[in-house]
Amino acid sequence: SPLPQSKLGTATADENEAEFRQDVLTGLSKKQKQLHCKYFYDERGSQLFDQICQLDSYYPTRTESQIMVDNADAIGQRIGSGAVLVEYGSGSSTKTRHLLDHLENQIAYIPVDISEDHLLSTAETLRSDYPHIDIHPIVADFTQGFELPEAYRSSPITVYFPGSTIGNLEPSAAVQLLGMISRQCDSHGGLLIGVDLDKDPQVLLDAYDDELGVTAAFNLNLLHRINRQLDADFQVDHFKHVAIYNAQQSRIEIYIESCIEQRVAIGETAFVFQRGERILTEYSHKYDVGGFAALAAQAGLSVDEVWTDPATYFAVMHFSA
Ligand code: AVJ
Repeated sequence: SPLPQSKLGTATADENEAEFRQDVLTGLSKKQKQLHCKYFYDERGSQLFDQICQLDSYYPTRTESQIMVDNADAIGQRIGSGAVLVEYGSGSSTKTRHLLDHLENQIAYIPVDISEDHLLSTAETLRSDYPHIDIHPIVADFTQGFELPEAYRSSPITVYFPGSTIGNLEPSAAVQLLGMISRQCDSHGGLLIGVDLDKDPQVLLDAYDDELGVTAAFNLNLLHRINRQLDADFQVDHFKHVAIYNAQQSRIEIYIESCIEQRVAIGETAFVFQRGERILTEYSHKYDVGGFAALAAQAGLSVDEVWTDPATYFAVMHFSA
């Protein structure tokens, strides 16, 4: 008998919603209330994230893009010809275009993202812009692992993991994910990863708490999403976005703070928020090049080449398994 959909790697909408509900209820029941940052990216959240990437204060996107443009030939040579490119957290695949434009005999591009509609519409656009490349989107939470299509299992795999998304994970979880990547690209392929570097805390705070309030809207959209999808009654106006820099851990921490004491229902379950109580929604760890190379070494990856911008705000690093 055929396997249920979920066993084939495609969870149904109902299963996704049940998991979302369970994660939200579990996260808000903790002493330090928390919500997983992967839930930022519904259709509206993906749009807001694209707006963040265009903010003057959000330096990572344009800095990483410039590094890709300035070093396109060297990066292309590292990846080599005939490569299959697997992108973790591909979003709108904007930076990937710099690679697709520079790779020789590229056979396939496999964007992996949790935001299904956004992923599939991006894939359609890429198909018409790059008709010679096989575009094979996979809807998945890449931290949970996923299978590559049969056809590419013997090709050299380059995992592309831009945007410093790795920074969302605490270092121990980052090592685990890098280990999975190392097994996926094995000895013929490699990892090309974008890593945000530690810097003046004020530059970081400006990037994660912008004047226009786009990051605040992005963060608070999570409450709107919970209201919409999980029959909740968050009064979003009574919550605010907070970003702090934790110097001990070299990371930005993002919270949603309750402005008053209030009670919120999520379906049948009620939660009380004290005035000033915070929900942790995201970590964004910052590294230095040597520290990140040491972390990756714990996962069996060795650094081949590192490209940075003149201000050393950001690094693009190539590793081999
Ligand atoms: C997508 C995880 C790389 O940490 O900079 C941007 C997300 N959050 N502004 C980051 C984010 C708030 C972003 N990453």
